[in-house]
Amino acid sequence: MKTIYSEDHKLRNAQTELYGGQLIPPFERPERMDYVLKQINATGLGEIMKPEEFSMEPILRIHDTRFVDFLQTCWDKWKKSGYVGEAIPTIQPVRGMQKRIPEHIEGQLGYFSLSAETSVSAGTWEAALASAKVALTAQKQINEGEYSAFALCRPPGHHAATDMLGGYCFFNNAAICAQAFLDQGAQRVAILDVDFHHGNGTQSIFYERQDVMYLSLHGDPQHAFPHFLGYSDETGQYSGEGFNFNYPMPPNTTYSEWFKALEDSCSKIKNYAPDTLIVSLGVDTYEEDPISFFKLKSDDFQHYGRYLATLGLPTVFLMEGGYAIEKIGLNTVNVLVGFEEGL
Ligand code: SP5
Ligand code: ZN
Repeated sequence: MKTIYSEDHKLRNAQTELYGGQLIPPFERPERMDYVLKQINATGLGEIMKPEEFSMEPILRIHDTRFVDFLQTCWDKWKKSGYVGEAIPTIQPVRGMQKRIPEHIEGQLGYFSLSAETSVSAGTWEAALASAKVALTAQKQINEGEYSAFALCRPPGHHAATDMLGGYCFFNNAAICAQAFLDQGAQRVAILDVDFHHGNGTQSIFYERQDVMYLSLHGDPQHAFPHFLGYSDETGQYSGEGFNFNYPMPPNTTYSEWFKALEDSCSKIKNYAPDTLIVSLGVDTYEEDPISFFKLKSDDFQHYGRYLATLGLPTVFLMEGGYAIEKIGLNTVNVLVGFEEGL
């Protein structure tokens, strides 16, 4: 399996994450990629290639122009306003307030953010753009005949909505990839999200559509980020009714329980009979992940990778979360190796 990777992810090197009332070094840090690359090379998974160039068009199929413009200019505006730290929102348009976009950067940052742990920093725009191009290159590989591809995206994407960043995400790489398949002739695409967190962004983008089925296995939002989406009664709306499936699971969920949810989600994917599968591959389900509460072990990742191959679908794997950084290479590549064994 080919991997698509851009060094430009390093341009996203925020120094702060708001966590438990403190500013700490972010969990989502550049070194994560070193461990994944190392394991790809150690296992001989396949060629590592650079992303191709793309216009903004496929990104603007998913994201609001005003959001994209904001992301491009946010850091400059923030610096010009005289702040010395990284850009962290302090007010957001919550219940009973207006939905207009203010002129001041402080107001804009709140408007276009869904959470405050994700600082906007120098280089964030460039890295997010490169990450989306990694996803688009993987999509192109499949369209040109590859059976599977691994988009080693960083920053991740599944929390990003049409016009909101957050949860370490800026562009929704999986959604951009799915839309590119549809725009190039696919009828149906399934997105299976195995990251520990619910992919609120991906769900909301496709919630009223039946051409993309979204299925997510994640920590129960009663207890886990993003807290305000990801419940099992969210099944889609209008034409999208019946095309969204959430599998929230409680603290300390073990692999055998998690795998039952995976089997159920895969039976739904089979019935849907998509042209392509996109896997939002986060490995923060690992037992040692510092911000998550599932109990998967490294071998479990290989087991479920093998199982995913039985769907018999062309598959794009896209990197999402995973913060036990010394093990994210092993856990991620185990999924990919398992998948290739299962073919
Ligand atoms: C892509 C991805 O995995 N994003 C995750 C973003 C999570 N950000 C908020 C983390 C809050 C963690 N609170 C957990 C407390 C554990 N003691
Ligand atoms: Zn996650």
